[in-house]
Amino acid sequence: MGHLVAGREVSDFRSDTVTRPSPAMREAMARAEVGDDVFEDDPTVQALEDRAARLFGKEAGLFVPSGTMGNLVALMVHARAGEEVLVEERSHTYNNEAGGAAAVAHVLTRTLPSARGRLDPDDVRRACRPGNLHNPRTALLVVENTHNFWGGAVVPLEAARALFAVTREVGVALHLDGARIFNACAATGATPADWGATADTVTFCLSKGLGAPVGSVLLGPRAWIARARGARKMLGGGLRQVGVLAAAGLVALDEGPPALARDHAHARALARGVAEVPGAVVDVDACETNILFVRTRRGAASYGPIVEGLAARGVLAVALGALGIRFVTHRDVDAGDVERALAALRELIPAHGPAHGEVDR
Ligand code: TLP
Repeated sequence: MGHLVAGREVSDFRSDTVTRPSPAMREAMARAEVGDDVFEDDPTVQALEDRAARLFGKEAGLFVPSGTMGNLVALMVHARAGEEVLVEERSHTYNNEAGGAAAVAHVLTRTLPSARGRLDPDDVRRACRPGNLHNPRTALLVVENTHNFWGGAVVPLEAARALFAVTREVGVALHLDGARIFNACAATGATPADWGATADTVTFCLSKGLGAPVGSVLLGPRAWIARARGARKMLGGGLRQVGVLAAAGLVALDEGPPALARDHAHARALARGVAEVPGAVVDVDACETNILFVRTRRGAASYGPIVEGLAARGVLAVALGALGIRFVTHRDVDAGDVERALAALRELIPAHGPAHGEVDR
């Protein structure tokens, strides 16, 4: 149960990025055959890129140090300066990538609302514009799946296909921010290739639920990936003996996917338990994967103190404004950690809220 943070044993629900490399990963890292990946002769990173590309039915892959860099490279290669990129309003690309779309890719982002991460194809069709003397051309749509700030919601395969049909029809590219696409696989039974067929290009993360210490893979057509390699270099993401990291990524592709159903069951158990705490607000049915937002009748002002109280009881989670307190399950939390979190929340959630108070959504 738990792991050590700053020398203290804690139940760490802050993110699925916090997982520690497994013994098999450390072993593979120690033994990794390496080269210099900027010279394109690191056999282990090539093995990872090839395997990931085959898995998703894409021509080529590119190892990138983070999901953020994968998405930024995708913006840079799909869109020219001044062109428009459509993003979902709660998307990670729009909200949590430090403004790189504007500051580095020089694109104009336009947000669209959605039903729990599921964009309406008609909204997308209406938003896409060919560009003229006055209007920017719409170059790209980014779809996030699973959707982080919609509580790990899965964008169903049919919905993803419908969006891709629209973007192809209007000549706009579609990039899938599949940071947690393996969670979508575990939740639906769809394969990586099924999701790969709903986008021109894909980023997926090795360092989230799959458990690797570092890394994401960007996938797409071979000529597009060659351009992405140049953009990655420009961002300082051309790494050298990176086979040491790719080796852990290969193990993550073996060990990670089968373990995700367990993470989802833990999130569900947490959701069910919290639903019984007086004053708590959770949507149990909306908990489809490994992310749960806990809100309270008291609202956002209570979240900071609850998070502090949790930390004092050895439970780490993150308050994300009106969205609530985010709990993310992963391979380094087990049923005992879920119990510990529940016990702490029972103590900390104020039982009463405003009689007819607003519940933050
Ligand atoms: N998400 C992190 C934080 O930045 C919020 C987390 O703890 O969930 N796409 C999605 C959908 C993500 O959730 C994240 C990371 C990224 C991209 C970026 O990945 P990294 O952290 O590798 O740059």
